[in-house]
Amino acid sequence: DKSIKAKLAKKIPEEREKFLGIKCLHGDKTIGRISVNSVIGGMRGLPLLFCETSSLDKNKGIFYRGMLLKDVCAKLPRVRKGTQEGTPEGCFYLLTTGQMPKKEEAEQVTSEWVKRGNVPRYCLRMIDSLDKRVHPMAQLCAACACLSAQSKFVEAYNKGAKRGVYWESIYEDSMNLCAMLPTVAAAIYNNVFKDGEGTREISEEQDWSGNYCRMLGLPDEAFIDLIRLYMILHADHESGNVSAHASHLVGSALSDPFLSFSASMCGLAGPLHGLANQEVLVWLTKLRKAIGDEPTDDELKKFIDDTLKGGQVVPGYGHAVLRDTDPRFILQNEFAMKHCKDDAGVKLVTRLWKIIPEVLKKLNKVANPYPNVDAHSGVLLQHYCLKELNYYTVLFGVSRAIGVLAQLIWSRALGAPIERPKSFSSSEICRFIKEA
Ligand code: NMX
Ligand code: MLT
Repeated sequence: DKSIKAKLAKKIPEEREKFLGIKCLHGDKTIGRISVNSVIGGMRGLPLLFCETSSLDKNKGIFYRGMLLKDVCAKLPRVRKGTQEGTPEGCFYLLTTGQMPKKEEAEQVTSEWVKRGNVPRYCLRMIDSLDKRVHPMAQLCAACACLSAQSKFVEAYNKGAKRGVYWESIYEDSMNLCAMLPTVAAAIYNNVFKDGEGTREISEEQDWSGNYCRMLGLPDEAFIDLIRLYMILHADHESGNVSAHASHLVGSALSDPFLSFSASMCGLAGPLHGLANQEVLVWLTKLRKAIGDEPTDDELKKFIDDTLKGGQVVPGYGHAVLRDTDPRFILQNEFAMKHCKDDAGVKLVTRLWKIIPEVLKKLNKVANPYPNVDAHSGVLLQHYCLKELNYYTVLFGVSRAIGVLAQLIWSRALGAPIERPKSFSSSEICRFIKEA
């Protein structure tokens, strides 16, 4: 049996033992220091959370299961003839099992997601009933919450399932949700932007990304390859970012994966998080309107200065953890250089990569003046004719499901308890300081 479930059934008992060992032998050791700044400063940098699937090194970049993201992209098996990128399905295999899949293992996830992909009618009817003015991200949150009625975990829990087997139904829900997301996300797109046209049928001939692109009405092979890459790059990013942490927090109350993922998407919808990819395109569009496609360096610097003087952040730049150019930006830029280096938007984004950091460094407060993942994705999507900016974060969300659901399976497998940190009022903090 090459399925992820069979692999997990073998691996989970060993990992549980390791986890228990750490808890029993080292549970009272300290690995960080809580300062007043940690309490009032968004817990920035505090070593507080557990995450098996991925990790960040502020200088070296992003690792999926200990492997540099660029190596992950290079090594994931290509499962369709002629495709240049690996599949997000293979990436899900890697994140959940900790092993790079063989071609047939990645293919098995693809066929399972094809089989599990039918979205129940009541959910599609709910999406169809929404007004076009409801932002696509709000629609995604609503649709995923509504799918909670499908939850195998809720069914098992209500039948009195023991804690030790929670992961099995969490796994089933996670696989089903991943499988259904392209149809849900494409239905939202077609309703908001295409008057409800477009297919909702999943084809057995296509992989997950191929089906998604076909349902979006954009079946071009080069675009499908971009989406494969996009889905891999945006999937996982430790457990402390807003979307991953939201899903972990909600899941820790034993809310099912559909509700946990819906909460995750509520967080991704914020402009300081996933919505930044939409904001970048809005900003670039204003820039091109104001100073044209080929502005001088001085014109660009002035436009950036004006943004800052207006009290706004430069979208797509900066990061809470990374301290250099985001590897996901670099990998997208490499794709762009291979496929569309003469695109005006791509050229502009590549030029800004040199100019914006110089301006941000002068502010003397921005911890990371370099581009993050969101600085690049929009111009690539524009190039391949996915033009509707306020849909961009939905793509990010479909991808993020892969990482946060892999994390959720492991949280339940290892019996992570309900999350409940202690909070303090400002007068209590002042009392601590006096007494220290
Ligand atoms: N433009 C202008 N100012 C910035 C920027 C930026 N791109 N990034 C950080 N700063 C400011 C920040 O507002 C803060 O100012 P103040 O002290 O006046 O409040 C100061 O620099 C220090 O902030 P940092 O410690 O560098 O950043 P922090 O960890 O608080 O926030 C981000 C990280 C990503 C929220 C922040 O860099 C930002 O707002 N970037 C623009 C929005 C964006 O691209 N978000 C997407 C992140 C990736 N994602 O997909 O989620
Ligand atoms: C992410 O991919 O989640 C973003 O880069 C934000 C973060 O890590 O805080």
